[in-house]
Amino acid sequence: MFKSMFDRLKKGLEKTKKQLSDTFSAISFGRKIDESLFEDIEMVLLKADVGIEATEEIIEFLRKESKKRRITEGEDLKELLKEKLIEILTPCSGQLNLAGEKPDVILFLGINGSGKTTTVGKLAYQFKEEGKSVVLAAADTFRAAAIDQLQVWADRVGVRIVKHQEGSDPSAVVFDAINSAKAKGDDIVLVDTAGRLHTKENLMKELQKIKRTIKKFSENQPCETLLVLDGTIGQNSINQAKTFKEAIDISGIIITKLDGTAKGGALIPICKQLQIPIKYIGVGESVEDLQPFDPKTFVEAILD
Ligand SMILES: Nc1nc2c(ncn2[C@@H]2O[C@H](COP(=O)(O)OP(=O)(O)O)[C@@H](O)[C@H]2O)c(=O)[nH]1
Ligand SMILES: [Mg+2]
Repeated sequence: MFKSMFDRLKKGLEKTKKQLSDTFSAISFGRKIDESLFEDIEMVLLKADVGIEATEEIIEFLRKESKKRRITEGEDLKELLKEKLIEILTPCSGQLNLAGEKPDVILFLGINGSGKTTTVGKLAYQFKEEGKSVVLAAADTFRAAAIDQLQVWADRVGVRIVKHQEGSDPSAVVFDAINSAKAKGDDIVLVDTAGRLHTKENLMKELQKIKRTIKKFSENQPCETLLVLDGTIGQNSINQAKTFKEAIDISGIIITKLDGTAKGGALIPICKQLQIPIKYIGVGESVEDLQPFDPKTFVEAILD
């Protein structure tokens, strides 16, 4: 089981691995360590979207440690690089927190197209596999298609959905979903939200209202407020995340679509700058392609 999960992760992160690991091997093969090699490595890291600040920190580490440990072969820097990436990413990971209430409520935020609805579907599947009963709240009422899309997931996974009409108050949907879950003793409510309204201010106000609605049921809820970011835009997601972070407390990040990009290195600046734990990564379209973020396996996959 573990092996197949890791294989999926590796396959999903193939593009980043090509950019990072394969190029690294190619440029360092048969070379002695010198300044020109560090310059080449710098380029490799920047191209994988590791970002200027983190790249400088990494190069500095490689320079110092290779001297200290008397490493002279370029190829041997890869192990040092792995070590450093794991060190940087470890404080940025975190497990999903459940409060153990009936229901626990997880709120999903993020701009349109970031992967919220798909992620809600995948997580619903995983919870169900664990034997938990799940209710989906269709709180993206901005577009009818968004409600339909969540319905498709509910049918596919075999979980209940609470939905209202297009254009209705999202907080009312959430209120009904939690009430329904309470009445039936369900374990988890996953709240899908809109990523776009007429203005950004409207969207943030609406999300705050949804959060207040959830809080009325329990101070411990939502037990997670997860921001979903599109991995294919790399570091550009940082500013987007800051906008949400200013309006709402975010407890975790999910980075999707890493299978579609060579910019997987962006997890490093995302984690360093936002200081919010990354809880899951999406590496494909199927339900198993949402994996808990584990720095060590992630680094093993991109620097094989
Ligand atoms: N390849 C890939 N596609 C994904 C992943 N996550 C989401 N998507 C796709 O991204 C598109 C937008 O996702 P959606 O869940 O509708 O985003 P939302 O607008 O935030 O709800 C859909 O076509 C999804 O199938 C992923 O991890 N990998
Ligand atoms: Mg959606």
